[in-house]
Amino acid sequence: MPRSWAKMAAPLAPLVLLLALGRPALSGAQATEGAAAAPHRRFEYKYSFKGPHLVQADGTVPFWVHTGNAIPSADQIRITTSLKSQKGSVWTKTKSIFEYWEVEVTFRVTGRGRIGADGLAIWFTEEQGLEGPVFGAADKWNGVGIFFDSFDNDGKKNNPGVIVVGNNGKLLYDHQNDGSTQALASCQRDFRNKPYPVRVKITYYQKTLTVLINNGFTPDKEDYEFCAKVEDMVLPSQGYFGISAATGGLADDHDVLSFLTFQLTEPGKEAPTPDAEIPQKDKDKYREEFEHFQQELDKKKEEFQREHPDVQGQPAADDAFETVSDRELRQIFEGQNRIHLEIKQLNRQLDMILDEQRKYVSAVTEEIAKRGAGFPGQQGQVSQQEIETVVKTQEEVIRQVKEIRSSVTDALRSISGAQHPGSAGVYETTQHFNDIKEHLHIVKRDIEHLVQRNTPSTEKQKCPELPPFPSCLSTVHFFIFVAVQTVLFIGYVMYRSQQEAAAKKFF
Ligand SMILES: [Ca+2]
Ligand SMILES: [Ca+2]
Repeated sequence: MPRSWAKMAAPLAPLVLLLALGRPALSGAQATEGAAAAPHRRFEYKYSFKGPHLVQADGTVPFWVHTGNAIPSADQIRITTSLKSQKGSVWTKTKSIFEYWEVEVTFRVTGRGRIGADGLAIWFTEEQGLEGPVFGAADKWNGVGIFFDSFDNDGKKNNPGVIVVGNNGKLLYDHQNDGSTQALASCQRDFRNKPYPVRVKITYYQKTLTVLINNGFTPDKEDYEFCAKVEDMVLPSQGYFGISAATGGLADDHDVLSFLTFQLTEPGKEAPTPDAEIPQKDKDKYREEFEHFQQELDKKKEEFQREHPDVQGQPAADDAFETVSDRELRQIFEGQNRIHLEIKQLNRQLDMILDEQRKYVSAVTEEIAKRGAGFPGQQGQVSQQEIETVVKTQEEVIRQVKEIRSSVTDALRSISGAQHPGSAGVYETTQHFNDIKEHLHIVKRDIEHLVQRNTPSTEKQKCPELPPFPSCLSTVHFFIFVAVQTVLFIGYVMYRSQQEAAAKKFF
């Protein structure tokens, strides 16, 4: 991965995405395993939030503080609504003291426009950045920010994108260039208007920061792809976790569904006990809150069972029926999954063809080498075998190319099949299919590239040296064939002109 955001060539990103499609996604464990043995991972509830009971009775989020336009509700925190010039953020109330950590954040960025703004940021900083100009949080932070930047301020067509920016508390964020001059790592991902929530896993372990992304195309929660990595990164030993967002002239809804924090401990080291860190007052408050909630829940359960004795044990009405838009979305995803599989198959077949080509090239090379050494007695026999091999290989290649063509046709049929749903999801559909079109275009380009790459290598095998083959198609045979073709063609032309003349006579 290139370290500089500016160096990311715009057309490269879909290719990376495409390659990632064809390969199994990288899991968090795999990504960190390279460094050393897997760390001990412990969930830290004090630095986490998650639905369905995210907010307390008084409108606050347990262990977290929210600022600006952020609105917590039962199952998510809307950091900004899709109105102009909104800012909001959520921060942990206390500093974490973990040496290493991992956060899993689930969010949605949705907007009606093809372009949105400004974006969302995930933070680990020495102080809370409660308010400021950097995606709704303070500038000159000490720590790291992972920015999901929707709007392309510098016009380099590399947004939406993900960028990692470290700061020692002195640097001013270069907003006009989308932070490209300050990026430690980055990747280009479109995280807006995705069918499923986008998931990001940020791991800081043994001084390496890794960002993995599940970009919301599948319901598979573990389908993470590698995005960025920063090695030898020194972060404050204690800090706050936060998430912030902002809108500008253009505006998206920025919704965070969950923020889960895990403490990572190197094998053999002991993690500090969590209970010692909670003040008694807070403990009492949360216990009270929990008991109150539990009582409410029990009461409501009893009420519901009294009122609906017949629905006990049956699925809720919401689960049994799906809305029109849900159905459309489901159809689109099924179509997309099929395309995904087709592309995977295409990839496999391309690999097979390459393999065949390689075999063919090496066989020809071997043959030429043998001839160079000179065994005139065996020439006829060997070349016969050789030609048979070549013909077989060619037939195989043709068969596989046909298979590819049919799988591409299938993929196209899936696309047109999925395009049927009504008008409500048309915008998203069009956007997804534009993406797919782009990816198919890249597949085409790759194939052309492969062909170009293969052509000179076979030419290098010096086909002109082959004429000494006595049983190869001879010049005489070739000319006879051409002559027969020509005679047939002239005969046909004469026949047609006679027919036409006869027709004219008839009129
Ligand atoms: Ca930007
Ligand atoms: Ca940009």
